[in-house]
Amino acid sequence: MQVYLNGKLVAKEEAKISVFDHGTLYGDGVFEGLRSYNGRIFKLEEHIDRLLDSAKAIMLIIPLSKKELIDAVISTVRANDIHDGYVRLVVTRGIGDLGLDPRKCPIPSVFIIADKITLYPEELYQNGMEIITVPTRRNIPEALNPCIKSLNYLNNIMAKIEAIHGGVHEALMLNSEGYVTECTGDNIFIVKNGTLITPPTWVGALKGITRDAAMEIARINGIDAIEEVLTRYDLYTADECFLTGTAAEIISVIKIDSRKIGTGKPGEITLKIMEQFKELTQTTGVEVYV
Ligand code: PXG
Repeated sequence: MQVYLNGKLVAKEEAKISVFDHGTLYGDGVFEGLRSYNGRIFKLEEHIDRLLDSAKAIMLIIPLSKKELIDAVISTVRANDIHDGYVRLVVTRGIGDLGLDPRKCPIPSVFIIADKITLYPEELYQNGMEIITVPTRRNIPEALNPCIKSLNYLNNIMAKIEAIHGGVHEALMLNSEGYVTECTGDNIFIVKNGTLITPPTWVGALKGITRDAAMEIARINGIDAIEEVLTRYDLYTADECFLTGTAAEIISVIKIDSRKIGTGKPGEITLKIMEQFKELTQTTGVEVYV
């Protein structure tokens, strides 16, 4: 495996980050998780734009232009001959000293890993998954805005641990007021009376790229797709529910906090969006091998 590290492709064994890097010392950095399908990188420009926005929000100046970042991702995928895989693009504040001051970190570190991906078990894609609400709340936007895809994922990791201890794969996270935000690495949607609804990002959710794609697919099919504040009651009484994310893609949720959702099977609109999303991933995206 070849890893992109600060402008060079190096062997996996050589791809090392300093213990003085503020990414490791403080989680000071931003990242993106992308996918390639059928030799194309899905929504590459959208991911780079979000990375640039995350970096801007934390005042991290990435030493590469948008075009250079795009080229670096493509080169890394090509160097590893990945046709269907996962790409992790990370920019940290860089090497500094043992203090928070980012002025001590003159050069950000940039690395890109292109690898295979492990999914939830196939059975869950067929039959839907169960999730539970966990005690850990999503970060409040006033502290660390969940729109920033930062290297601080402890909030989500604690929620994930709570889900696993609860015997399920995924956690529903609420904001400090108790409204539904998202899961640990996925956005959440419900279908109610034929309308697709997801919480607005200001509630405390990432502006997911798969989320945008799901809403676009819905609208193309004449299904209303709206952003609305949701409570757990809205989820329990929904006709359908599903999660979206680059890693998870689109997966149906059939049980939440022991309540069966809809019929207890993946819903009609969910299945339609899943199918068309699959089609989109296979036929669009930036071609790597041209
Ligand atoms: N919410 C959060 C908190 C995320 O981290 C999403 C929603 C979905 O966004 P996209 O743009 O991917 O549709 C994410 C991103 C993993 C993993 O390995 C998943 C994400 C990030 C990091 C790791 O499961 N999902």
